Formats: sequence, structure tokens, C-alpha cells
Amino acid sequence: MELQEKIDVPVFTSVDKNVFLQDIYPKRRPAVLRGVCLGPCLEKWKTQYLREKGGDQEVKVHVSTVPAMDFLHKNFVYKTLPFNEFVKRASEKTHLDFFLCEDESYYLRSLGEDVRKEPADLKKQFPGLAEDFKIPEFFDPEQFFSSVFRISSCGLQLWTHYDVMDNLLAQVTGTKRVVLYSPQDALYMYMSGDKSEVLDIDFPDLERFPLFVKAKRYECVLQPGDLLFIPALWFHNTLALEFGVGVNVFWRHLQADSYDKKDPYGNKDPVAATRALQALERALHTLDELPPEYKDFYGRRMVQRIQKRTYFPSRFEH
Ligand SMILES: O=C(O)CCC(=O)C(=O)O
Repeated sequence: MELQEKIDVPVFTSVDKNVFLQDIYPKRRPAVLRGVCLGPCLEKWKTQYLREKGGDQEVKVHVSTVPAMDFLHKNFVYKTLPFNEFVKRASEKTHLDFFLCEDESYYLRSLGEDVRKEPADLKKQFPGLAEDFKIPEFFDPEQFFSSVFRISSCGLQLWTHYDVMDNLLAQVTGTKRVVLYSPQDALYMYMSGDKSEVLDIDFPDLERFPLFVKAKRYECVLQPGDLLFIPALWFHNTLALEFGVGVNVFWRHLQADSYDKKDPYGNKDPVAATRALQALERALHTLDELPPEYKDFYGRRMVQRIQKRTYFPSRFEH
């Protein structure tokens, strides 16, 4: 059986803004940045402290009976809990109080005040905890889009997806495995919107997803204090190896008007991509006016034209 090619995500130490902007960022490849100052959160964010400082404000969390959460088939439910109760439950293996079963898994992706309109911002939703976390100054402050809590039960796995903005994922406590795939492997990812239909990336169903083996697997295990640079459009899948707290920071690197204005999550396609996809749908509809052999012929010519006009030489080859 063909095996997926595996590549370790490179680890960089002593990274400052200059090193990041000159040596790492332009390559548009994932990178682990070790030893960047993230502030006192590294020492402070123990369970008890998080519970006290975060207080009892309500948070909307994902809860599931199995640790691998699946957005496409919605094998989880959304529940509301006080933050301090959520942290308690996420940090324990079995629960006295539960929604679905005593060993259910929890995940928090924090949201903005108005979930439909406003991106998450730790400083606004969790001011007490935000003062412990220092956002790495690798981009201009006006490019900032959101800062998002990622708090997971041990074993929690988040489905493979891409975001449209550049992202620094800070692992503050606990360890987390992250697997990434290049945007240039998009044809092997069986996408449904921004999510991959291949749910089990470790034991994929190759009868359903035969091309998935062709996607190169980039992998790293984040330690407390690590930052992972996830360039926009790179697919990523996370697996919490322990109960852990992370914060991810998205920033805009395209012109501000390139992004969908109603996108609090940073995962809606840029407006030009949405317009192009709509135009493609119209073109396909037009081809339906032709008999099958003509459709096939002009379809192939369109594919060739699209490849010629849009693909650029593979940047991520070794
Ligand atoms: O850390 C996680 O659980 C998910 C991170 C993620 O999806 C992101 O940073 O975009």
C-alpha cells in the first residue's frame, strides 16, 4: 500500500520579528517557533488560576461522547457553561456532572461578544487572563483580526480545516499534536467547504478517499510555550495529547477589503474567490446546454485553461 509522505515541521529557536519576517514568513510554510516570550501565562495558567481569573461568565462549548469531533456529521452538541465549570470539566477525565456521558470530551473555541459579527478578542472577553498573554509582535497592530482561546480535554481531536488568514497558534499549557497539509494538496483532501471529509487522518478510509495518500503530512508536537505559524490556507488537524490551553492569533495579510466583512471566524473565502467560484458555477450551468461529448471536451479545455492561468510552480517541493 502506498504510504503518505511524512515531514517534520521545522523548529526555530531565538526567533524575533526580523528573523520571522525575513527567514520564516516569506516561505509560506508551517514552522514551530520555540522560546518566544508569551508572558506570565506560561507559569500562571494552571487549572485553579484559570477558574478563579476567568470567573463564571458563560461560554458556549462543544461537547461530545467521542474525542474526535466531526463538524460534517455534527457528532457533538453545543452547551453553555460558566467558564470556571467548563475548565474543571475539560481538565478531568470523568465527570460527576455531565451532559451526555461521564467521560464526555469538551472543547472551547472562544467567540466574540456578538458571535455573528464580532471576532473573538481575549482582551475583550477575558480581560483578566488576557493580561498574562503577550501577543507576539510579528505583524503590525492594525493587521490584528482575532485572538481565540482553544481549550481542550485530553484526547480531543479537531477536524481538518483551513482558515483564510495567517495564524500563530500558541500552546500555553499541555501538549498538542498538529498535522498539516499544504494548500497545493487540496485535490487530495476531499473538501466540503473549508473542512476535509477525511475524518480519521491516521487510519483513513482509502476506499472512499484513495487520493488522500498523495497528500504530504507535515507533523509536529507542540510543547508549552511553542508557537506554530500556520500560513493561510494550510489544512490543519489538532489532537490534544493532554488537557491544554492554547490561544491562536489571526491577522490579515491581504488588503482589508479582500476579506468577507461578515466573517467573525476568519474562515470565509476571500471575496474574489467567492465571486470566481460563483462565476464557475454559472459557466458549468451554461455547459449543461451542450450534449455530453461537447461538455466533456469543453470541460477539459476549461480545466487546462484554469491550470495554466492559476497554478504556480510547486513552492513546497523538497
Ligand atoms: O488548537 C486547536 O485546537 C485548533 C487550532 C486551530 O484550528 C487554529 O488555530 O486555527
